[in-house]
Amino acid sequence: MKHMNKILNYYGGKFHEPFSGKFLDNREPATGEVYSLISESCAEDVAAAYHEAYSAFGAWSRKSGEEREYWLQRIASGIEERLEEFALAESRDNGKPLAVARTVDIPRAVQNFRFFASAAVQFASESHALPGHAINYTLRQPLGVVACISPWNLPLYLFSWKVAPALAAGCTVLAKPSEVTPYTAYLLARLCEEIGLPAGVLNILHGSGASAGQAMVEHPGVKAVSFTGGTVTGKKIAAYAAPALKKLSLELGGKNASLVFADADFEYTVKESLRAAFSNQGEICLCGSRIYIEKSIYSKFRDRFVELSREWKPADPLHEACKMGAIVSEAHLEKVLAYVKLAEQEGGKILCGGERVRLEGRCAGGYFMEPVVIEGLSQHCRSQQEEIFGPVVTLSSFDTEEEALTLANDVPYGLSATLWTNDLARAHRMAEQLQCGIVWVNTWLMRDLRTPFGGSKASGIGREGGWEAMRFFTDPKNICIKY
Ligand code: TXE
Repeated sequence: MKHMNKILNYYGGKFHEPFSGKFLDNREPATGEVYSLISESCAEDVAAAYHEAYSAFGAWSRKSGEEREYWLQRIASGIEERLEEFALAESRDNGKPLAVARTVDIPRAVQNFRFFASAAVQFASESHALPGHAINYTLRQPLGVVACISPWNLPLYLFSWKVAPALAAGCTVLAKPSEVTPYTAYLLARLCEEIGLPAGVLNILHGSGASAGQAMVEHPGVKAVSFTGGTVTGKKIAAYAAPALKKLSLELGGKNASLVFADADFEYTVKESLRAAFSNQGEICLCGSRIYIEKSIYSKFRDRFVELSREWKPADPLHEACKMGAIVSEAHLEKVLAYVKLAEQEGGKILCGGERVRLEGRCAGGYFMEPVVIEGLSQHCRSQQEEIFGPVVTLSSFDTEEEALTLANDVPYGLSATLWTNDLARAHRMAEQLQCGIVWVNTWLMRDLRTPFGGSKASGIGREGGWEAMRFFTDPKNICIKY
């Protein structure tokens, strides 16, 4: 244990041991083995990192857009040059297939830095003229030191989705990746040190949510918190941050509906619905975990869906052909499997999967399960209403468009929905009435970084992406000049 790689805190341009002297185990989900140690940070580490971030703020916020663009592009290029190292680390830390980390997670993290690098030079503010009388112009000024807290499912991808706009807007950052998947944020810190990013601009702390995360949220100097994670945690953060009048962006869970109409392209829709349900082991807040199918094609769709779900066999994430990797932790695997049992008790019929799978060799101790397809659940049971966040999907049928809409909206969450139909008027009609922040039509997870990203109801507050993120990390100041 003594010689194991230590994931240290990075602040003020240097690496530091945690004040507590304590470390958490970092396990590889595919093997169940501890392979590195994570600094368990507390309020003292946060205070030291804050001091560095605060000292760096003046110079960073006064840099031109071009200078900030330069640094963000350098970070992007650095990740790109080490793509394989980052992808391997992400797969090992999270359990996701290496091929997914290599083609999705890490390239998207690079794109995030590149996109917000150009946002740094293109961001502009408004003016409002009162012809003949006055002109108003608005300055958008960086908030100061901000906190970015991210989850374990898309580790570097979601970490960079927050850190990049914060830096582009001129803020300095205290960032914490999930203690379940800290490794790529640590590699990013090493990269920042190597390229000589000005000290204190980006500070990366590690440790548990209750200790490191909470201390970041509670630090009186932190002006805003950008958080992605579970709804329960989001509410806790809001309870601390709101009375302190901190700005908040909360991207929380989802229980997203896929609505399949009989006029959709059948084979394409089955395959894409499988991808929407089981990608990243179903551990994406946007996964389509409730599929509602028009009654006339229900049986045909169900049978084909179950048949093709067998292609999503769990395997060693490092194998090139692996589509279904390991579940992120043993605790999470148990949580997901407990939901499957619950669904059975609630009257659901398990059409496939539902047990822990033991692989052989290197992965004998890993956290694996087969994809689970359930039918026959009533709309209001817990397994249809609560986020499971694993490779578990429920199938139900509907008769009419109105019924489909009611079922889709009838959950506490409001993150995304997907419509599968070739009827254009219906797509527009329904998209307008779905209670969520994102609607896809005949596609899933298609990405345009300029669009607002986030949810309504229990799925969060605020939006990320494009100008929304740049606005979040800045404060508008209006100046009114009379002629
Ligand atoms: O996430 P947490 P958990 C959902 C999913 C999952 C559930 C719980 O349903 O089963 O949330 O997952 C930090 N103050 N999502 O418990 O705790 C924590 O250290 C400040 C959906 O793993 O929300 C980590 O960095 N920070 C989701 C981050 O919050 C705190 C992705 C997220 O962890 C904190 C992940 C505190 N008091 C899980 N407590 C999505 N929206 O995509 C924890 N943290």
